[in-house]
Amino acid sequence: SQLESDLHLALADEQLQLYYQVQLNDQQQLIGAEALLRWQHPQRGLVPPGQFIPLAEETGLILPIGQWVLQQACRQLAAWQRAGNALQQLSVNVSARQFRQPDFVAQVEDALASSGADPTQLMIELTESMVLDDVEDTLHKMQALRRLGISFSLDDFGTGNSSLAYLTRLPLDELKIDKSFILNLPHSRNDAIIAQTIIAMATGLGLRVLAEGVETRAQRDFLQQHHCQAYQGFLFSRPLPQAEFDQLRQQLA
Ligand code: G
Ligand code: G
Ligand code: MN
Ligand code: NA
Repeated sequence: SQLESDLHLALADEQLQLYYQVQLNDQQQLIGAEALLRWQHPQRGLVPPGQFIPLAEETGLILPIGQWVLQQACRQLAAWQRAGNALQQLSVNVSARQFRQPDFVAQVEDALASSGADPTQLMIELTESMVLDDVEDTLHKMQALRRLGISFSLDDFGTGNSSLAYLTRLPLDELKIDKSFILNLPHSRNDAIIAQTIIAMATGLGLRVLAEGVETRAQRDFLQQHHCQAYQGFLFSRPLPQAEFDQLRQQLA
């Protein structure tokens, strides 16, 4: 397809960009950010990842793209650090196909070594379906990466085919409540129960719990009343290009 050949070009032509969305604690202090991929197409404009990541997965282009994302995220972490403006933590999404590569751990080590980024500032987001697909391989890779100082977040929690048993087997640091459970808070009684239960379970298991897709004050207040620890969403900021993200950080500081 046209989009596919354009995507080949995008990598070579530096049309891919990382945007950054702030993550805050319950005191409204900055605790980190999520890196989100954007494609600035010369004719089509900004193409959202929902439109090209599935295609990249099918064609295998997700492998070089995913590697670029890791490298770019690490370069940015190192740049902030050098500027005396270190970010506490940057979360990076990886696709299943990328994570299953036999050399995935080496790819991450490479991105860290070539940039000089501090591994403790890097967090990798995995999804339930990814980790469950091959728990032994997942465990092996997570343990190796954790020895380097990297942390892990379980993204889109509650939407997958969960087996709660694996939650205690994997070296996770954070659970992200999927935005579909946040959308109708506090009015939806069912979603309220689900959100409360996820918060209580995560806290009991010693995991940080982050609510994503927080768009309203009422959602934030409900989550805060139930002791959610971390927040991300349009209420605070959209994902921003780096320069705008840096400006927002100055305002928050
Ligand atoms: O930013 P946005 O909400 O449009 O992202 C849509 C989807 O694309 C989300 O599921 C998100 O996890 C995914 N996504 C965003 N950036 C990346 C990335 O760098 N790598 C991968 N594999 N997925 C990403
Ligand atoms: O799958 P993942 O959780 O990585 O995707 C995050 C997606 O959620 C990104 O595409 C990001 O742009 C989007 N997002 C971030 N904050 C909000 C929000 O407050 N509301 C909605 N609807 N989407 C959001
Ligand atoms: Mn994510
Ligand atoms: Na998510």
